[in-house]
Amino acid sequence: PLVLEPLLGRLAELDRKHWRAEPTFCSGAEGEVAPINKPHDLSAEVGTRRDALDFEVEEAITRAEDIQPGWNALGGEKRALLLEAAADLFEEHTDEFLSLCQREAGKTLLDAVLELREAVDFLRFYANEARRQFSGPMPLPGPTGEENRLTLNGRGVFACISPWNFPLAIFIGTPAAALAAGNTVVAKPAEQTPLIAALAVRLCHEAGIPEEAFQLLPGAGEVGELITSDPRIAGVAFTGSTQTAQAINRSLAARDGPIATLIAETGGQNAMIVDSTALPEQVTRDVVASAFQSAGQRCSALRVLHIQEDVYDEMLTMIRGAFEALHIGNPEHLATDIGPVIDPDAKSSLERHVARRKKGSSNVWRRRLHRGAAAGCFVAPTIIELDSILDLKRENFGPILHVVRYKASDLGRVVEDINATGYGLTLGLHSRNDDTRAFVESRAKVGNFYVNRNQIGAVVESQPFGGEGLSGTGPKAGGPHYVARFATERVVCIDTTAAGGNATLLA
Ligand code: UN1
Repeated sequence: PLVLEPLLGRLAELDRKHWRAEPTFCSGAEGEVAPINKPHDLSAEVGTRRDALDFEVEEAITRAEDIQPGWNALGGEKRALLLEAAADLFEEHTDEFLSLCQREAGKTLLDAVLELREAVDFLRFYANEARRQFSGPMPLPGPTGEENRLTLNGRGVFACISPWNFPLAIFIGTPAAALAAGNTVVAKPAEQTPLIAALAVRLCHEAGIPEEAFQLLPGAGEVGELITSDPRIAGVAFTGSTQTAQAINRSLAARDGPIATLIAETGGQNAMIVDSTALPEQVTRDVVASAFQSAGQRCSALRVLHIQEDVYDEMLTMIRGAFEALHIGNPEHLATDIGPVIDPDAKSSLERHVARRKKGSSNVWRRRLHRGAAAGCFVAPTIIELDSILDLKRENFGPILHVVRYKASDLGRVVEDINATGYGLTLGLHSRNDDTRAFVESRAKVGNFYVNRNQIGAVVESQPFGGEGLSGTGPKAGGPHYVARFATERVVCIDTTAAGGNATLLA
């Protein structure tokens, strides 16, 4: 259990700790070292990142390839035990993880706690999947005199490339699945959040996962490109922007070698529909959480709220009231609801979007920022009125909510417009009308559909997560089909008749 007072004391102490991220097998060579600063206070250094050099990437893949058959041969049960031992160690290191989530990624304490919870859930869930699907052959039917069975094995070396917005949960989630399936892993964390990744990898090694089987390769996009262009990489699990996923897809296609698997979880243009039967207080709470929690930096976050015109003014007034009450500030302070965005680039791209909309004469409401906000990457939470979701050309990854008014008779067109964005990640609906729910559910092309609740915070196993179209390839993370996608299937067919000769063909 988290006891708050002593925890805050320990977090204050950890604020003095300086961290380092470097490649798992770091050569003596001098690589480029970059500082990692707090997003909410760019003058405060949390640690440093030493990027993987080209030859270190090359050697990492060689090591991972050499050990992969042995790791695969361990079998599902032994791999499960190692992943579970890692989960235990993660829980023992709660303070350090919470501290790093706050300092390196600018997360509030609530988001940090949820992040660690999800990381541990992923480790335990995929461990169980290893046990369930990788503990021996699955018998297949066949005629007398023939034995058929199917086994799942690792594909080889998987590259796992993860985003800064879930620097622990997603960073560890995809490698855990890849390892569960019998692959070895080279993992490149986001360039903004390598420190928490380095701690996660170190604890996995302490838990008994061989260093060669799970290696950290810090760096920016070039390191990622180097990894994915190597023909020895059997598959890539990527979470991040749609554009980067498309670039990885092209790079895999251009390689001269085996055809690689790509598992991508990308962006969204997530909408919520609110009709006149919805309960206003509940809508208000869920809209604010979906759009602004984590400073809107979730791929599941609500971007465009469609409100039926009969209740539009009333709903918008209530949402704006709750929005005015949000506490924006230092994520290390307990009272803060909304912290910074990740870095100066994110801030300026969000600011450009708001400026364009203001110029285009949309109605725009913005919160005022706190004193001292200029020291960090704060973006004032913003609400922007739009005519249509199709006015947006790209995902705005931050605390910006767009609102659109619709007529009850236009519900079909609203769903068509949402589908026409090409994204298909989350969709929210607030309605007490079952026919409306059934209609939207049957037409909307989305991965996760949430009714009368918020649309973020998918829970491992209960709400497997992932989208379609521009939002990703599937299968859903934390779901029953995820781990199998990291594996290759082998069918063994044995003639068991004494005489030899194929019973089936001769019959
Ligand atoms: C992401 O933001 O990259 O449901 C995906 C949620 C999270 C989203 C993770 N599982 O809010």
